[in-house]
Amino acid sequence: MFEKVLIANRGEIALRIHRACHEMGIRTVAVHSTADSQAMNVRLADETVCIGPPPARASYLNISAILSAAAITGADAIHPGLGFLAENADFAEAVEEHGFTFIGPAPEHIRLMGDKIRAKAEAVRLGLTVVPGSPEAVRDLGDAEAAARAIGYPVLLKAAAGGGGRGIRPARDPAELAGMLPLAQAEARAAFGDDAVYLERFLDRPRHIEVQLIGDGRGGTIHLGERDCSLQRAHQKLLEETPSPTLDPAARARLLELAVAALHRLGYKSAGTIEFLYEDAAFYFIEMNTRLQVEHPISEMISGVDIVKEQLRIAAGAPLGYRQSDIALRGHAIECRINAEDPEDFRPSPGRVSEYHAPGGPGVRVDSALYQGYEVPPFYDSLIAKLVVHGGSREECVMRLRRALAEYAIGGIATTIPLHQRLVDDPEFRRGTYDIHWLERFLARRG
Ligand code: MV4
Repeated sequence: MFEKVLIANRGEIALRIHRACHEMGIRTVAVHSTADSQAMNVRLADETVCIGPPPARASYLNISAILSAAAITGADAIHPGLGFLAENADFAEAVEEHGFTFIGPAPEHIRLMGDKIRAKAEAVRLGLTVVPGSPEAVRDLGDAEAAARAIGYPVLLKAAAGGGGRGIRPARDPAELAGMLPLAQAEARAAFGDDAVYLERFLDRPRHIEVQLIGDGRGGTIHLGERDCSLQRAHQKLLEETPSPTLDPAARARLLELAVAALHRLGYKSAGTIEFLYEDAAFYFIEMNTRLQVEHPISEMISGVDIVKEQLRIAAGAPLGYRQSDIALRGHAIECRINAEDPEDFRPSPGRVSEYHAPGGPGVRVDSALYQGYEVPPFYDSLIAKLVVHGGSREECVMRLRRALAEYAIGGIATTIPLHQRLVDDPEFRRGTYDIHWLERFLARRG
């Protein structure tokens, strides 16, 4: 096993990885920007290296600074966390070329799944159904119109190098398509340095359901159930739950079996997630995420598997510590993402945390790097805490979540806790009947 791991990330996820390392007797190196020198993950790390000024370009995305920090501290391996460099295949390669272990999948798999057109072709090869669409990038309007006619309107234009909702645009008819195509291509070029866009049939009211998977690259493959991530606003997830309240046991079994078989055939190593849209009892592959995800704790809560420890073990060359038959998925888990934002208009609310009291008690887990007196910097993502709750049933889980939200006290900054309180009291949320558009309507009701 590794003796020292460098954690190339910040905030709650850096702390999460630090915790797994320390429970395994692994020392940690925190790299941080000048804005994060007082962060909890930095305070708890065994060694720290300041890698640059606040802008991520100059610090958390600064590959040479991170590799230098690994060299001077004598780290064995680098965990990229999520966001930043986690799905950068060039970074994964550079880490290995410099003699460190990359704690994550093979660079070829990161690269393959980063190209959303190649990823869909691969998904078909792996036995998954994809949303009907153009099999390749559409180069010009002639291409796009022919593809849209074959697929049927409405269609979505998506950036091949995009993902997670960035760079998608709808077109309801040929006129809209003609207007959208150049915009989508220009946007894709500006955002990703690649103007390749492809077309998909625009599904009307799907749910977003993803499967948590782990492979060891040597034949061991498990799933930890699915997660329903349909409650999103502007492609930011607010609340995730497992199991999905919409799936019956037969549909769930079919989904999980398909996803595990696909990962197995891919020969994938490390934790990964396959995302599906679910509509009219069909699952359509849309993307695969080759990283640890923000919402991984709910899968840990129902399975008892520590996903980060498995990533560490597998990267060190060990086989998976579990067979599927060792894992029982128990009860229900929900995660609320708590952001330093105004709960009405979502404006960021950085600043000093004047008061901090986290909830506890049975079935409650808080992943957060906050503490009283901490200054939330204005430079990064506004996620400051994940409240994760487990119960024997969805009903118990929701009641536990209500009482945990009521216990949570964060002073000095605005947070989205009041929004979550409103959400968990909503009758439709209670019934679990929402699709991906439901949250926007919920927010408009009182917004
Ligand atoms: C779609 C779709 C409808 N049809 N693709 C947005 C995030 C990205 N991962 C995929 N997204 C979507 N792709 C087809 N063919 C609708 C969305 C979508 C969405 C997906 C999941 C959760 C929230 C969403 C909100 C708007 C659109």
